[in-house]
Amino acid sequence: MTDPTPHLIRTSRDGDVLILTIDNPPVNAFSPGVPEGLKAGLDAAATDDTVKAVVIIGGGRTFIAGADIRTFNLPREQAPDLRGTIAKLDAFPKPTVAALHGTALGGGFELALGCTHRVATPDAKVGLPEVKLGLLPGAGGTQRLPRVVGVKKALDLILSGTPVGAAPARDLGLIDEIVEGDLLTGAVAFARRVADVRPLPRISERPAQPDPEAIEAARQSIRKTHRGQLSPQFIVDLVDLATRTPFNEGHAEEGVNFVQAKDSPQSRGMRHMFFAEREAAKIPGLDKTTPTTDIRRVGVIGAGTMGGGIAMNFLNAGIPVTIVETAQENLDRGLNTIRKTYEASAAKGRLKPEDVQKRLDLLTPTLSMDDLGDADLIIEAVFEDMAVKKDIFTRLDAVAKPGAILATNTSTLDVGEIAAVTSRPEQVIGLHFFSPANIMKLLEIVRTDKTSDSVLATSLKLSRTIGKVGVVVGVCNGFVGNRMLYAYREQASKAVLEGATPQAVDAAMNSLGLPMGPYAMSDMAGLDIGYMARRAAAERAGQPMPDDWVDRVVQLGRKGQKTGAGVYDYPDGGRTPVPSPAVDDLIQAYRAEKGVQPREATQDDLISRLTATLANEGARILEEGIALRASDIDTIYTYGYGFPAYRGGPMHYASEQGLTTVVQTLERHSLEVAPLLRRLAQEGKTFAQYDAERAKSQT
Ligand code: T1G
Repeated sequence: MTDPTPHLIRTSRDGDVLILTIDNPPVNAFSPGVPEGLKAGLDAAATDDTVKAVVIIGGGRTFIAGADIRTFNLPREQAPDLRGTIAKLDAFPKPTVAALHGTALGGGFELALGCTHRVATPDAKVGLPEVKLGLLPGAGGTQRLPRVVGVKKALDLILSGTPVGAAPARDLGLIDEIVEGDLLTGAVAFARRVADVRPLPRISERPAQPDPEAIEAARQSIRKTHRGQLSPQFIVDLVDLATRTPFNEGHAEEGVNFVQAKDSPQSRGMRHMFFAEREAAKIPGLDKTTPTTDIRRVGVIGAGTMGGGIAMNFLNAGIPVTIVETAQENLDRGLNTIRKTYEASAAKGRLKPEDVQKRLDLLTPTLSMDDLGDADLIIEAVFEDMAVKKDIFTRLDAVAKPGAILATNTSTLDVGEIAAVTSRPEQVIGLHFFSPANIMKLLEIVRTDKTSDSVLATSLKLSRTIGKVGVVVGVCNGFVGNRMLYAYREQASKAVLEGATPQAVDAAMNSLGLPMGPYAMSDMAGLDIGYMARRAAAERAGQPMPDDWVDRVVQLGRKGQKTGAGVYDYPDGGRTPVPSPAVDDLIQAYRAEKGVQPREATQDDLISRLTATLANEGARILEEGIALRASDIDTIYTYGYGFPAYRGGPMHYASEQGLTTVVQTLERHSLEVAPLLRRLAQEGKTFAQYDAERAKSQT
């Protein structure tokens, strides 16, 4: 009986060379229909004496960019048979040449390693990025790669997941030839040249040299580089196994470990994040053909920490920047910081000295906003005060050219209110960068009800140009990220009032995988920042300043690392937080004053309480339409607030816990449950299902 799955393989001949072309746009993922087509082609060629060799090539923009990630939830019998296809290649009696262009990644590169030969275009990239999905190369990569590049290099490539270019890959022995000119022509010529090579050079038949030092070093390093993650441990074990067992034994073990990793919550979380990041770029109602503005020159107002970091993003992308300050001293300090940051990167070999100068040459300092008249985009990054910002936008409106985009880097204030002081509110948008702005990947793109589609589309496109993950949000106090942070901090503070210590709260979130808990993070950012934001919010609401124990810490002049003391002490100006007896006393006095009998909270209690709080506030944000999708919130929290990707972000994590359990946790702490969260829990649904329903209702 013939297989009904439509084959995604085009078969053609060039004389005695059979060509199998994968035709599965956009990235030739190894989807159902690909293995069937490849196997059928190989079976036919195996017994056809007129075929001397086979070339496998990708149609469109790339070779196979990996297994189809969307198929990982399929039952085994329905999953595309990548390992079986490669086994057939490994047993094929004639030369097979993988012709690589674009990005040959994961299962795509493993298939190429299953061929006898590989050729590539000069700009091709090859790699095994599975670890970024909480997985491991599950189709022979952990067994074949060390047989070609050695244990140490194999571990580097697989644990980093970073692809390498064609030239370094050739130097490593992974690519046999780089083809200048037409790839297919070059590949067929190469195949003809090796048609009679025997024995066939199968990688699986090569030995892998043991390297116990490299294995041990990797075991040590993944404790830091991949803290709490499952698949890196499998990877080190399997590469080690490759040096101690015949290919088939290691390959079998790899298959077992792959399924364990695939079915783990960690990989589910990281796969969710893969698609969440891509979904964030799709805005319902914003057509792909919406005209955008070419951003050829940028203005930045403010050369402080944020302004300087923001400017560097554009300099890095080759876009000239005019940076404005009010006083020469501030301007000089800002320029100096930018220069020093670049020089530090050069010293670490991350930047060539000539590239440092090239970037600095694109930077024009000035004390006059009039010099922003030719900028296509102007980003204000000054002190977080509404009156100051309104004054700047009023003046900006007078100097900026027609069509220029006016953006504010405010992290809390009403962008609509700022826009209203201009004659062009449709040109105003919030571009909320995260500190350090030249490093952090997240960009909250804050649209008002007046922001034009073109300004929105331009901002999304620009976020990709400067290497950011842009997520569109609406206007409210703190937008998405900070608003959830306020709720999270408020609950953390309540947990301390009820008996937990700040270090226990931080340790709990650390154990969940966050690099820092709420108190170490506040001390690093500056306790006074949160204090002033709370005070400003209370004033705006006409409410008295909340009297939280953290506020009393600030009132003692303890502002965090910058004052050597905050919630923790930082002896000798260091950055290592040390529990503070003074703060401990303050908390005990505060509890006594509030009549609270302290009681212990377990680590699990603290984790469930704080993550439930995040999901609850996230649900409110969805109800109000401030965020478009729950997965957007996950993207924001993972790229902006250190929530581990292997937990999938706070909304995905809550769904993994079960929303009914989350509701129970909130009720246990007398927290008001968001109606959306309660509904989804009652219906036994997840936030992913909510996103899917919402997307459907918007089409
Ligand atoms: N499976 C399914 N869909 C994929 C996909 C994949 N592997 N790669 C990309 N897409 C979709 C993506 O969601 C988007 O869809 C569209 O293609 C364009 O992608 C056994 C198990 C190749 C560098 O990890 O890194 O093999 O949003 O927007 O910026 O060992 O995609 O348009 O609907 O990202 O030009 C290993 C993942 C898999 C590579 C192109 N492979 N992909 O980047 O386009 S695991 C990977 C990428 C594996 C084996 C294991 C990038 C790209 P939509 P895009 P791009």
